[in-house]
Amino acid sequence: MTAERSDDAGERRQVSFSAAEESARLAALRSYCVLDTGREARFDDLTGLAADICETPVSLVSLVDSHRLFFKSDFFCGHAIRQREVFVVPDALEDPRFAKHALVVDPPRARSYAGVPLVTPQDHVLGTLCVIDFVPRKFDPKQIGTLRILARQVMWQLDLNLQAMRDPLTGLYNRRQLEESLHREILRARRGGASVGIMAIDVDHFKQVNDTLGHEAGDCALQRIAEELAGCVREEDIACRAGGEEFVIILPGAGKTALRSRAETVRRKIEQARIQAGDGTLNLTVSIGLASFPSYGDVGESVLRAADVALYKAKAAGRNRVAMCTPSGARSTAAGVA
Ligand code: GH3
Ligand code: MG
Ligand code: MG
Repeated sequence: MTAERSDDAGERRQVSFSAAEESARLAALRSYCVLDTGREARFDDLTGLAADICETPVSLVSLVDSHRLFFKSDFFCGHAIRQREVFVVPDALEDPRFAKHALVVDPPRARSYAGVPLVTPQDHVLGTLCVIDFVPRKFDPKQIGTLRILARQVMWQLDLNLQAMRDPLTGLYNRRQLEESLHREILRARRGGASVGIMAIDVDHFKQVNDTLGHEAGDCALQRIAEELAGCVREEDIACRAGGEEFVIILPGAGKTALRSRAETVRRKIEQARIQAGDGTLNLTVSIGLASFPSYGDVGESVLRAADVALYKAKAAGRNRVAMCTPSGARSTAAGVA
């Protein structure tokens, strides 16, 4: 993949962009969980200010995903994220890169553009804060300077989102995000007639780790287990710390067979890992309870409860094993809770 870049002297040169870099960038973008979310006033305030200051009819936060039509990488924002610097197009019709682009020639007939990349602390570019006009125009240095400041504010808001979603010890999604993600995935699955698998994972005899090695070593072991779990998930899966030494993985689209085999992989991986805790390493195991939407519940709460019932079954059967919820199990918990 290559991209053009204008340097200060206005001279254009080619910049290489590897597939690995793009895939790391997309992973960073997805970790912020802002794709497919609704409008938010705090971002509207910042884009509103950008439009006022640059005197343009359009301003937006564009997050450049791999497959979205409007921001496909051959258009303005794709160039802005590759050059990692402010990207300005005073007149798209005069620029051979964009003059024949459908969005320039046909409605909305975008004619001029200024975009500032949104760069994460890890140096991934998620997208841009940009302004667009339907007439050719120049942007003065003061306007560009303010656009840069507003882009930093957008990035801070995105980082605040991220911190509110993550468990500080392990970096996995927290309980609140688990509930929100499960709700969202079930709504999506219901629309598409798909399933959502849930793994409820609990570390076996974890209290002994604290009792013998101390709480700090226990924390360290939890971090290592979380890393192992994060290494087992696919891009679309959502790994969460539900609380204490309990974890949940949401697997959108996973039916019973896939769920069971993925859970067995997770169980084996933890069993085989040398878990660092304090000065030494230990062997730990996990028990895993499985349930899925729609078989074992029609809302997130009931599927989670069904997975917990299965987890108790796995514990009772001797630990270090995987158990699937049975319909009677799901019913008995529901009755127990009621
Ligand atoms: P079981 O196989 O039945 O799950 O046994 P267990 O010892 O894992 O279960 P129990 O629920 O009795 O103990 C869980 C322990 O996890 C107790 C608590 O001290 C420990 N724990 C929970 N949260 C944390 C944490 O954030 N850090 C540390 N170090 N320990 C934690
Ligand atoms: Mg527990
Ligand atoms: Mg436990």
